[in-house]
Amino acid sequence: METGLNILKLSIYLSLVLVGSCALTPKPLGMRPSSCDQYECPTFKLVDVGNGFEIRMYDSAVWISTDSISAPSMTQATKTGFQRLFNYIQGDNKSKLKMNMTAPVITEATPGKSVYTISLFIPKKNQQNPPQADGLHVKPLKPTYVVVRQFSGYVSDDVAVKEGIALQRSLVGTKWIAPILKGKAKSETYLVAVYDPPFQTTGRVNEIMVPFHM
Ligand SMILES: *[C@@H]1O[C@H](CO)[C@@H](O)[C@H](O)[C@H]1NC(C)=O
Ligand SMILES: CC(=O)N[C@H]1CO[C@H](CO)[C@@H](O)[C@@H]1O
Repeated sequence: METGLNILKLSIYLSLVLVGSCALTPKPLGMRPSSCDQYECPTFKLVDVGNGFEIRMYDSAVWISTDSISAPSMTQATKTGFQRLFNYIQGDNKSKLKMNMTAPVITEATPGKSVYTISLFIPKKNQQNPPQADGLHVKPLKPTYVVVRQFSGYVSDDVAVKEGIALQRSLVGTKWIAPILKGKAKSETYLVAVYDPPFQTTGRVNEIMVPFHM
């Protein structure tokens, strides 16, 4: 009798746990940037999926980055930097080489500092031999781990801060908090990735990313 009751209790408990864990099974972030159908995007392996975040490992690739840009806001810096990178892929470079547009445009920011670096992924076709240009830096990056949070709409400085905080919160209590805190110890840098051009008003996808070492 006693045992039967306990088994009943146990099975109710287990079914609650199982139902509970099903309901909480995290899904991949799931907004595929429509810009990646039109423009080449950097490739990555999905390492883990959490509740509201993803861990990705980006494949090694060459990027083109601006010098650091001082600006009163992140959005202003992104505009200035993107114009420079856009000219670069349109042929304003030492080889007069035209390249295809890629996505996303990545802005690197550090809390409390008004200097930013803007970067674009170099198309696969040009990765072997990207042209140099004054004031821009060709940067080969090794495979890089990042933790990612997606959001839609237009990015503002306030939105980026808010999403950054939400990303940190989503990591609390996960196995990733320790490697991320350890791996980014040297810098507070985070990245804001914008996939869509400004004239695209709906279905916009942005990501906030924090790179870390394992
Ligand atoms: C741009 O991409 C298209 C389609 O992949 C390709 O045919 C074309 O050669 C590329 N243009 C340049 C300038 O690389
Ligand atoms: C910024 C930069 O390096 N621009 C160069 C790109 O290539 C053109 C054509 O060779 C040069 O005139 C620019 O100075």
